[in-house]
Amino acid sequence: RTAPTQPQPNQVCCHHFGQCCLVFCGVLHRCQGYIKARMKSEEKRRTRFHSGHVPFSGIKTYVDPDTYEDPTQAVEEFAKEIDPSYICIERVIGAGEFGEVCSGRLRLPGRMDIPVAIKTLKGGYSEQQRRDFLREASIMGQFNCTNIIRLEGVVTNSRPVMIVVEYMENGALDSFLRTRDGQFTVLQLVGMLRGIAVGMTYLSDMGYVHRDLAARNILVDKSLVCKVSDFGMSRVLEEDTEAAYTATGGKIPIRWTAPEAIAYGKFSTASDVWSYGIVMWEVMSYGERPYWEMSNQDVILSIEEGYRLPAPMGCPVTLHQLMLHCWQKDAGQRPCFTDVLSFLDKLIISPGSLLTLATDTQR
Ligand code: ACK
Repeated sequence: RTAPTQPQPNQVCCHHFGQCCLVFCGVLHRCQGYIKARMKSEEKRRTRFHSGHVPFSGIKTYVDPDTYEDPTQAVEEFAKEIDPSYICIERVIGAGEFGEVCSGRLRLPGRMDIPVAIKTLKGGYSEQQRRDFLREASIMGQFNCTNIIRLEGVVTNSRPVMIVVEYMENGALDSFLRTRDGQFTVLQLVGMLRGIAVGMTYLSDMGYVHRDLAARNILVDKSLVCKVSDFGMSRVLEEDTEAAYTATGGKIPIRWTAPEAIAYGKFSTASDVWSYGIVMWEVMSYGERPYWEMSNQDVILSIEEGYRLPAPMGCPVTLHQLMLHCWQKDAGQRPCFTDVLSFLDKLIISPGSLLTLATDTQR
């Protein structure tokens, strides 16, 4: 820059004042730019993975572990490291893509021991598999709700790598209902649905989109409390045997997924609400397969043509109406989880509203 010409004494002030003003305005402008950029990036960070969800101020929002440069940092931040000597593995209860799922007990010093489920990462894994495995823990560790599976902690400093969660005596909801066909009252079934709606309301308030809400991903405890589980989106969909590849290359559980999510990957809380409607149908039909043996392609075409699942046998008409509401083509017309929850609460408070069955009205 060229130096300013020597000013006259009475001009000094003015000149300097002008310069100061310019510098100040420049700094102010840059500051505002900086603040705006910060706000923008914060906004981006919050919404990038939330499919347009605008979180309420003051309410904790979900942080996607993928936004961490080093994903192990996310695990450290959101999951407690457990000393493996506190874990007592008792038996194998299932198999996941990454290794066995076991039941056992967690004996933390100075605390009563509690039953837990332990997911293990089998040996010979790649660094990517380890990250994918632990990703679920860093998501689950951010939630604190009675209707979301509780993370007790992780073992990452020794082998095998483990994720320890609360134990759910009755296992997955779909198989549980299939083995107990017709054994519950409508009110008990609505109680289960209410629990799932509480969990989903919590997740949507946190800005988390589940993408794979289905009865197989709900666990049931000994008191019939239902809890949402299986977090991790892409990994979960890889593992989900129901997930099929779409024309656009995504892996999606077609029967549970909203049409806009299948067609152009628009996953949102509203698409979770569609899946919730399918879970309602699964629960009211005691674990029947949605759309029975129809092929995925036929399901997509039928939905496009306006076909919707009919009410299961013995299903109150009000519940089927709620399902149909969740399955509106226009995502904006679907209820939000708070609406679903208050609707179910009203039914529970006045159970007389559950007496008219959908089959009665058809007749
Ligand atoms: O239907 P299930 O008994 O419930 O079979 C599957 C199996 O492990 C493989 O995922 C069961 N499972 C998973 N997490 C838990 C848990 N927290 N408590 C009890 N069982 C669980 C699931």
